[in-house]
Amino acid sequence: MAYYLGIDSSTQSMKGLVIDPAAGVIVTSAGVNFKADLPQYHCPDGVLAHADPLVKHADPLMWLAALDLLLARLQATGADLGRIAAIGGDGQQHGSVYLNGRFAEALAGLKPSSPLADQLKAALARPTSPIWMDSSTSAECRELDAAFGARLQADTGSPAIERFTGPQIRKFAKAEPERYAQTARIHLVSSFLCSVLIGKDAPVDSGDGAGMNLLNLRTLAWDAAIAEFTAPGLAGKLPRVGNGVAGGLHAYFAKYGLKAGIPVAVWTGDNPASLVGTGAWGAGVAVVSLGTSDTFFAALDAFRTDPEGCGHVFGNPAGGCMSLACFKNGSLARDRVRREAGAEWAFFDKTAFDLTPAGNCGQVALPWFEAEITPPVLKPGLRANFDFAAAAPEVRIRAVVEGQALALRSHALWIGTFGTIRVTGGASKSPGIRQTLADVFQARVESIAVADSAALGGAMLAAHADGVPLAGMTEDFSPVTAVCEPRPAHAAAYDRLLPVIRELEKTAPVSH
Ligand code: XUL
Repeated sequence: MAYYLGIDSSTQSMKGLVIDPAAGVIVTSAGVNFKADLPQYHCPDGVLAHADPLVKHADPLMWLAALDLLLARLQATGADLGRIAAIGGDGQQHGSVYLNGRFAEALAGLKPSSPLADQLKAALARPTSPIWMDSSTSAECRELDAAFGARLQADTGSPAIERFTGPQIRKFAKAEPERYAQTARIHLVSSFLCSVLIGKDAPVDSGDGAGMNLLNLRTLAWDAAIAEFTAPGLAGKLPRVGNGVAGGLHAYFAKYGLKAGIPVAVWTGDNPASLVGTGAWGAGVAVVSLGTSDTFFAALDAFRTDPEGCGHVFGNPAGGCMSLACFKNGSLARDRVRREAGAEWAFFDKTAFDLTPAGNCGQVALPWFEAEITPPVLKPGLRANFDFAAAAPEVRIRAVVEGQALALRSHALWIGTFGTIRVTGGASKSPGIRQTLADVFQARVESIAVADSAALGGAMLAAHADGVPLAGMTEDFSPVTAVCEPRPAHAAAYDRLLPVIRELEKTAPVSH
């Protein structure tokens, strides 16, 4: 029967997953880690080094090299890629790729004899791509606020946000007008890679497009006035908005055993793809994704915006809208605290969890080693309401894990309260972290079988575009494999800490 391939181009890696929906099995998977596999692009954590800590760019050629390597690795698993009937995928959100007038021709003429990165290098109008971790566009955000006020959030789902693509484009057009003038097309990471697969410009979907401060969610079209204010002539440089099938696979990819011409579904953002992959695309279940960024998201029953302006509304690839709260200091920050405490995660799961009481005697910390985005705080550095450096490793680790969980709960209140939360992403493997989330949210925390829910969501969207219903795939591929029940005895301790975490957010860093 038919197979479907999903590709997830995330911050630190690219992953591919092949599913067989008729048999209900995952056929094969492969991954490319930017640090280990592509060190020549100098983006070990997915970003290029920069003197300004607020500037975070990546090399878009690295994503092309990763695509070639990923497909070669999938082929090397021995799976029959010729049975793949459609491809879907997703990209880290907000990142943008700037292409010149040669892009269309270079795409159409891709030759299997040389790598994608070599063939598309000359089509870049800008050598680097700002990504979601960038916080350097505050001036542009304030300009957008002044021009559009509350309409920006009411119509695009978010107020002006530093990492969103519109403010990033405005900064580029102001700082480098010549390069901006040479830019014929601006793609998101998702639509860029989808374009490469089909050999022509692919559309942007409403899931990823809503992360740009440019898409009017009421009309599902680019907002002409906001686009023109963002940068002159911008509407003409944006791909069209669309969903369903983007086009047929370019013959270049036949060298990996894939059939040329198979449908490629319009790609989406990693969070919308994860919403599908975790089976939370219908209302009622929320998802906490613990990756490079920590995110909280859920399908929305109706269009509703965050009164505090930190959270977002995106299109739901399964129809309607989804909500999202995103925290920049996720896994990298957690891991740094663990490393500096000289501990393994197993230590937190077994020892630290028993050594320290839930609520950590009121001691909490926020590991903002990078400028945070929820809430927007530009000065990086760890915040703590106790002497963090002098505390025992188990106290430090619990303070950070609980601090992050409390921040997630506090900033997701506008989305609703949920009795069930699904967890995904690397850190969701830790039973200690899962129990902490269950106790902090006082919700049942469910793990699902597939850790890479974004790639799975991409594969499911490919199958969906080929006529396979999403519901059956959710039952087969997203079954619940473990449950952490909340312990009511700890509810009061965490309720007391909610205002404490809000106060901590306002304090100055205690270390960097
Ligand atoms: C969402 C966000 C991140 C990226 C990378 O708004 O900025 O979650 O999508 O995962």
